[in-house]
Amino acid sequence: MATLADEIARVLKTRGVTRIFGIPGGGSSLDLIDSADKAGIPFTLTRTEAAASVMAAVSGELSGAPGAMLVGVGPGASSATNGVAYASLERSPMVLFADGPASTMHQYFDQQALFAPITRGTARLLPENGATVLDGLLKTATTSPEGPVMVELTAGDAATEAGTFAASDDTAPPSPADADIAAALTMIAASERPFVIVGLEARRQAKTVNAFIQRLGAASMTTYKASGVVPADAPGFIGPITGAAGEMPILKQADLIIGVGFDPIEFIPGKWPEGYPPFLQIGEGSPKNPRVPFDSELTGPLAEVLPALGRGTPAAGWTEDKLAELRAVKDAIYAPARTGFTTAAAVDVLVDNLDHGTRVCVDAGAHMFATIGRWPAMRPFGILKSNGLSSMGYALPAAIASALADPATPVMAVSGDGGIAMCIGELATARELDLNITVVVMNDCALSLIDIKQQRQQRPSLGVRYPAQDFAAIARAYGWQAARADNPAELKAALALKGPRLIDVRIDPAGYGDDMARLRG
Ligand SMILES: Cc1ncc(C[n+]2csc(CCOP(=O)(O)OP(=O)(O)O)c2C)c(N)n1
Ligand SMILES: [Mg+2]
Repeated sequence: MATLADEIARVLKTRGVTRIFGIPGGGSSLDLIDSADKAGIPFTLTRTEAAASVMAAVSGELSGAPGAMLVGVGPGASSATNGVAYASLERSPMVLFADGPASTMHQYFDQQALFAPITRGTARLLPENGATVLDGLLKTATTSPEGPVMVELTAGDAATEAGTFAASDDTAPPSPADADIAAALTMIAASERPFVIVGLEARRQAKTVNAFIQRLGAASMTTYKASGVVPADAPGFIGPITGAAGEMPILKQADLIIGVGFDPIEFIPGKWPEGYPPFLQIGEGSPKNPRVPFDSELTGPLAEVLPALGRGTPAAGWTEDKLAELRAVKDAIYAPARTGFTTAAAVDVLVDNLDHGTRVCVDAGAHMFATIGRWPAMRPFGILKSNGLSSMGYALPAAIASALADPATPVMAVSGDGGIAMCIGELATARELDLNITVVVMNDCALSLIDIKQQRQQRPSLGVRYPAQDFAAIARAYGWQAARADNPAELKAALALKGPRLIDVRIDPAGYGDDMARLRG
């Protein structure tokens, strides 16, 4: 007899799921773990559901197949919201299995209602058609705009014989209208200085996107999540873009801005300046977002649309001098105003001593500016960053997911002290899985991104600073190699450690206020 749990495992296998993360509850979680294991899908126990949810989301993002996680009823489910919210805003295909509901009393709340705003769909899986419903939801999760789905399953139903299964068809996304292509061609033909903003949808289409940029002779910048889609040393590449005031003088030099797979969810809040060049958006269909006004939109698969666009000769407006001017604006944003042991100085040691093919997972905080601004990403997914939800506690779980999904690519997590403390128990997970990860903590004894905002508002220093935590000692207790670095030479020496390794870098945060002012005004 095939139970519903067996059928679910079969559907997961068929849809390309390779691992389930999570913390089991005592209900259907146990059936799922068994059935998945029999189907060749291992279960990975994490220390928090929030970290498991980031791991599932990042696994989905890297592979294109759904990431998967399971949790117990009630608190297990509510603890999993962070990575699911990330997956929803940042296009990660994943599925969350929650136990229950077993009753309407102890630990009960409406789990589907909790997840409805941050998923593409929810359901309770029942024996008669649960596998079919799940298959349909997984199709939704992996169809652009990709995202998370959530299902509930009781232990009783999981162990019951399953009804017949009907697979859902995968439908191809619609092609763009000829008139839209013609309009885009006209805009491109008239442009002397086209500027491409490369966004997250472009991560699986790097070849096509780079060919398009070269055919146009365009200058380009990448959003945080698209870092590496255009290699750092490509002609016309300027650097990362966040939508901040300091970057706007760069865009002003263009006469046409082209978003390629760009989703404005990645831009920081702000008002689009008046009188800026027209914006042509080419993508697979972004959720509505008023942040950036698109003057013209061309919607369809990038692999199909971009090759149809180009011009006979590259645009003549971007001379080497002009491009050097744009790069100078970017360089000025990310050059540290201070000479001490800043995050920028620490990142330079990493840039000088590590392979640039290393995948860098960056947390949310003041340390992210110099880290992303100075790291030369060379390949798609070269930087993993939560940049729609912009969540802390992300970098280490993301690095774990990367090391599992793509062991050949070296991986480093760069986190603030606040962010690493939110997921510190995952050092144990990484150790148990024997993953060779580098963790760099930019330790400044503060929630600096909030601290600098508090200082700018001339408020008293309350609620943002705390005594130093010795992260090297904590890491050693988890069986990691670890060192503390108070200056560039100590950081360089610490990089001789074999992994998994954590370096507690005691940086000087005093320049962060200036860093943010140069970027965001
Ligand atoms: C889960 C979560 N909680 C709160 C925030 C708001 N937030 C953004 S950055 C930040 C401070 C980060 O501190 P730390 O990790 O030490 O990095 P630093 O800014 O000091 O470099 C906070 C509280 C967030 N983005 N995510
Ligand atoms: Mg900090």
